[in-house]
Amino acid sequence: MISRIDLRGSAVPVDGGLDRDLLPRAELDVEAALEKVRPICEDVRHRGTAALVDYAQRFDGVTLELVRVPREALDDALAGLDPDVRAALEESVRRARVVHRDQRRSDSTVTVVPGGTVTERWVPVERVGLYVPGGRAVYPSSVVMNVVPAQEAGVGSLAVASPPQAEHGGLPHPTVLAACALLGVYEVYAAGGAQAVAMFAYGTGECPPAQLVTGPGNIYVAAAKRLLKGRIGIDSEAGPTEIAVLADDTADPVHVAADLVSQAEHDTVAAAVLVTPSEALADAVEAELKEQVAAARHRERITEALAGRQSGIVLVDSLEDGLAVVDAYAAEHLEIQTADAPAWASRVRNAGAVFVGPYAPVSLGDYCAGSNHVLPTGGCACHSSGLSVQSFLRGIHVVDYSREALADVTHHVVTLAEAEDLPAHGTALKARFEGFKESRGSG
Ligand code: HSO
Ligand code: ZN
Repeated sequence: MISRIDLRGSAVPVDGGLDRDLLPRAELDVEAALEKVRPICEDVRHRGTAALVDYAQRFDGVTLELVRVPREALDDALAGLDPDVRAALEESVRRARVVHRDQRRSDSTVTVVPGGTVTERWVPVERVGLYVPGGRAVYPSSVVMNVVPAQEAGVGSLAVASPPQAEHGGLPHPTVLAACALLGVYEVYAAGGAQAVAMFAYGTGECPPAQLVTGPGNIYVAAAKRLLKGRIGIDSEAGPTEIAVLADDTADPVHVAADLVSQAEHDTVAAAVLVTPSEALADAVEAELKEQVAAARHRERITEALAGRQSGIVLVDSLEDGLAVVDAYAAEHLEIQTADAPAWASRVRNAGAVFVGPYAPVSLGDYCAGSNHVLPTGGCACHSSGLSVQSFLRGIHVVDYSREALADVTHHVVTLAEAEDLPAHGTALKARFEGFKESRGSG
């Protein structure tokens, strides 16, 4: 059911130069989806709420008059929330707050020369739109993972969009609404897919435009983010979930299989990859997978995910080679289940998040580790980070120089400006000092 890729005996470059095509990974054709979402985004731009209402009818089968969810619906959802779910969400929020509060930055001023300072001011984005997927996925945990860092960053205006659900009277899923209310977010829209991203980008009569949109979504959400980026800031395109496990023969195959299955459960295109030098472990995990998948509620979805070309067991000669493989793969989630796991984990260069040892499964991070679960997918972990307080802040350099400090450096600026054939740049400095007006007069 899960394929094997045998890299033993082949030279695995340890400098990160491994051919990525050797590794299992899905091809997600966001480009193709662009043409589908372009007219939708244009329509929302021009017709606003009327367009959103039409798409709710067409894509979600619900009849709406307005898209904004009434306050009472949010209060009712929270009042109706199962007390155990509420307690678990509260714990998830509490832990996420501890971690994200620690990410806050304070402004810092550097004295470059006497009388010349550069201050870095951290300013939150003014208004943020958070997208929470619906459909097969009901992710109140994603509400937590988006809202908490935004709030800790000091974002003043937060709005959530989530697809309307026919079985819930055209509102987003009640657990999503309850999570919003629990976090104090009362501006929620029943809008899904590309049209929700367009709503945040352009604004509508009901929803003022936002400066940034974050949150996971399907391929159409990713395509709309790609199309509208620039008009609106985006976090990432967030593709299907991925788990990679680097394990040796000290790993428990039951744990490894359970963790692979846990992420395969998300989607038929989710990726589950085991990288190991131990053939015995590979065999044992494969046997375990058969048993665990057969007993799983979502076995069909999981089976398809594990059998897909994006999943596989990669056999390597050594853990050292395994490390090179997982670094080249740059997984959204990477588990290290080896002897001396912290030492191996400390050497990982590319991963959205690393889970160390036998008691840190990815599912813990999905809900209650305190870490964020909105992470770079599709290999983007080699250049991007997961969602954090930083995602919602902008650093602004504030430059303050005295007359003397400017005078001191003027000749260097003039020289560089001349070297770039931009003499007016130099003149802007010279104009501030004695002799400029006279020299111009004699000119
Ligand atoms: N593993 C997903 C997040 C999630 N899991 C939400 C369960 N609910 C992407 O990191
Ligand atoms: Zn998950």
